[in-house]
Amino acid sequence: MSKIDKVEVVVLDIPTIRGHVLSMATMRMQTAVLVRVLFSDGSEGLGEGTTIGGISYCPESPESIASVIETYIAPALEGRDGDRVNEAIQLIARTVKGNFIAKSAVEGALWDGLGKRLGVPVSQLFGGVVRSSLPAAWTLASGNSDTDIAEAHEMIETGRHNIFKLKIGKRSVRDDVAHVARIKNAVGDDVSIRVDINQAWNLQEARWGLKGLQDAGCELVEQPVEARYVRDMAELTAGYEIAVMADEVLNGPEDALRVVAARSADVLAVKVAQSGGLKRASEVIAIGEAAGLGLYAGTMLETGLSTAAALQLFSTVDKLSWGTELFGPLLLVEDILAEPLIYEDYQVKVPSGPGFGVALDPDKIEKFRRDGSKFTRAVNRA
Ligand code: MUC
Ligand code: MG
Repeated sequence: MSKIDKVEVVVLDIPTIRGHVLSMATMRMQTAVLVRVLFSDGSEGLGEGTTIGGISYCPESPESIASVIETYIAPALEGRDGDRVNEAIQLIARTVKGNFIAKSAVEGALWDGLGKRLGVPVSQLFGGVVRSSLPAAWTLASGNSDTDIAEAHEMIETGRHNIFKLKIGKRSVRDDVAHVARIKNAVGDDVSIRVDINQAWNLQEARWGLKGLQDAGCELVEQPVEARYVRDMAELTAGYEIAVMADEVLNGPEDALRVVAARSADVLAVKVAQSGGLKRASEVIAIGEAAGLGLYAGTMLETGLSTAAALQLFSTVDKLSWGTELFGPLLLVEDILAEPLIYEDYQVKVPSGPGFGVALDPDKIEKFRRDGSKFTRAVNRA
C-alpha cells in the first residue's frame, strides 16, 4: 500500500493579465491554494483549490481552504492508504461539512497520485477519454465594451476562442443588454455569445434582462438570480427561449437533483471544485445526462493544474453540448506549469501523461508563493 505520509499546502498569489470585472468583485489577482500529498513509496499527487474574488463568490476563501486542509483534512488522512481514494473521500466527508473547494483540492491530489502510480491519466480512472481536445470559451470582462470587442476579434483571429462569455450584472439591465448587443453585432452570427450574471438580478430585472438578451442573439444566461431562488430560476427557464444555466446553486449531486426536480435550469455548469471534487462532479454530470439537461464544464479561474484536472474528467463525457470555459491559465500573467496547456484551433488539448498529465514549474511556485507559505521539499519537475 502507498501510505499517505504528508498533506502540504502552499498559497500562490498570481496577478491577472487585466482587471476581470464581475458583478460581485473586480479581480486583479488570482489566489491558488495548491496541495501536495506525499506517499510512502516516494510518489506524490498535486491538487488545487481556488475560488473567485476573495470570499465574494462563495462561502470559502483562499485562507479558509488552506486552513481547513491543514487543520482538519491533513491529520485525518495522514497514515491512511493512498490507493483507496473512495475511502478517503468518505472519511473527508465525515470529518468536514461543506468546504467543497478544500475537499476537491485534496481529492484531486489523491487522484493525481493514484494515476501517477498506475502510470495512467486520471481520465482512464473515469473510464477513458471520448475526445482528446475540448472547445474552450473565453470570458470578456474588461469592464469596457470597446476593449471587449477588440479582445474578441484578437481571440477569433488568432484561433484561440470563438465562444465568449460576458460578465454582466454590475450596471443597469438596460446598459448591460446594450453592451451585449454591441458585442454580438461586432462579432457576428458564427460566434456564440453567452452571459453570466453571478446572481446579481432580482426576478423583475431578470425578466427584462432575458427578454433583451435573447432579442440581442445571446444564447445562454448563467445564474441570473440568487442561487436560493429556485422558483425564480424555474420561472425564467420556462418563460424564455434563451437557455438558462445553473452555476452557484450547484454544490454537487444533491443540488443537481434539486435543479432537475424543480426544472430550474436548461444547462448545468459543472465545476469540479464547486461540486466537491472529481467524483462528485462526475455524479453531477450523470444526473444532468439522465435528466437530458445540457452540460458545460465551468471553471473557478484555476491555474493549469486544476484546469488539467477538469480536462481529465470532461474528456470522458459524451455529450458536453455547451463546451467548456477551461481557459483559467490564460487569465494569469504566468501559469505555473513546467509545460503549458495547449490552446489551438479554438480548443484546449487534454494532457495525456500519468495523473493529471502536468508538472509544476518550481521557479513559478517560488515566485508567486505568499510569504511564509511553502512546500517542505522542492517541487519535482518530472
Ligand atoms: C463563474 O461564475 O462562472 C468563470 C469564468 C469567469 O470568467 O468567471 C468564472 C466564474
Ligand atoms: Mg458562473
